Formats: sequence, C-alpha cells, structure tokens
Amino acid sequence: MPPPLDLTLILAATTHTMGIGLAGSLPWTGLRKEMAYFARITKRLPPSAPPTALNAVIMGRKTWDSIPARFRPLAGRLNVIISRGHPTPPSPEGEGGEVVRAASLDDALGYLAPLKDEGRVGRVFVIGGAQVYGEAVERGLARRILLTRVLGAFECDAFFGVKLPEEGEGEGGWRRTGKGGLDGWVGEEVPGGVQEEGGTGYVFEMWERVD
Ligand code: FOL
Repeated sequence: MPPPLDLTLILAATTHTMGIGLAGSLPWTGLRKEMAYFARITKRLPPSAPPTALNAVIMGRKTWDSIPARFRPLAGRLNVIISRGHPTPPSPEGEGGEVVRAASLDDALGYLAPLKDEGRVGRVFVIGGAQVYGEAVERGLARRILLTRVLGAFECDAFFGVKLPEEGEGEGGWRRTGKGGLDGWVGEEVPGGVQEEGGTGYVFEMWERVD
C-alpha cells in the first residue's frame, strides 16, 4: 500500500494569539523574505519525487481570494481550491490545468491521492485559512506544521485554532522539531533564531505530530 497522503500545514502566525489574517489579507506587510521562504518551500519537491512532479497547495476560497492576482495561481504548484457548492468530482480549470476546484477537503484529497501514487504530485501543503487548517488538524490529517512565529502585536481577525506549546514538548500531541529536522525536511539550511525584516521579528519552526 502506498504511504498515506500526509499533509503539511504552512503558516505564519503571531505569537500567543496565533493571528494569521486581517480583513481578508495578511496582518502584516513587508515580510518579503518570509514570503520567499513560503514560495521556495512549497515549490521544492521531496527527494523521492520525479523531477516532473509538482507539489500541491490546498487552500480555502478566501485564501485564494487573498493572494494578489498577479501571483495567482501560485506558480510551479498545483493549486487546489476548496469552495463549498462546487460540484463533485474536483475539476481542473484554466489553461495550464494547475488550478483545481474541490467541494471539500475530502474531495481535494481524493483527487490528489492517485496523482501522488502516480508520481505526478510530490508534497501536499495546506496553506490556509483557519477553517481548512482546523479541519486538517482535527481530523488527524496533518503530520507536520511549518510555522513562522511572528513576534509582533498585529491586529488580527483570523486565528490558527490549534494549540501548540510555546516551549519544549508535550501538549496536544505536537512536538517542535530541532533545527536539523527542519533543514533536512525542507531541503535547505533555514536560518535559526530571530529573523528581522522591517522592524518585525520572526522565527522559522517545524512541529511534528507525536504518534
Ligand atoms: N506561510 C508562511 N510561512 N507565510 C505566509 O505568508 C503564508 N501565507 C499564506 C499561507 N501560508 C503562509 C496565505 N497567504 C501569497 C500571498 C498570500 C498567501 C500565500 C501566498 C503569494 O503571493 N505567494 C507568492 C509569493 C509572491 C512573492 O514572492 O512575493 C508565491 O509564489 O508563493
């Protein structure tokens, strides 16, 4: 049997309150290197995937709307948009076929699983928003969280609902991976400690489900 389709959540969130959005957009501006990290990591194929494969990014409809039109669909990735009311089964749209609409997370995963088995899809990321992150975690579909902790008190109206401990391990079945684990999984040396951009600090973290 092929390995299960395990999901990686990727997000940037404020410390403590885990704010991820404001008014349909990101709560901050100007974290350009952080955004570049997101783009690089979501594009990079796992060592096991054929070079012709693409990673998939699953997102809710509001997250799709939040991406600036010029960056949509996210290049070099299979964009899967969950929008309720969309007919089942999921259907590709657009010229390149790099955009797929699905009515639910289950439909999205059902669409992706065979593509992964065929070596056409590499990694599968969930890129938001709160609702899709929450469902992926609650249903035990997420194995890994690539979290960028943003060290600032930004106003937010959308929050990551999963409780991760601030330090060390335990709690909620999630454990922070050491730097070697993060570097090894993402396939590059990720700078450790507090990064600074335009007066805002942030830290790249990886969390893995303990099971
Ligand atoms: N994860 C992390 N770590 N940071 C984020 O900002 C983030 N944002 C989302 C999901 N996970 C994240 C959702 N929001 C783009 C815009 C908003 C967005 C996700 C992606 C976007 O335009 N991405 C382009 C990069 C463009 C650039 O280089 O500025 C891409 O190609 O990925």
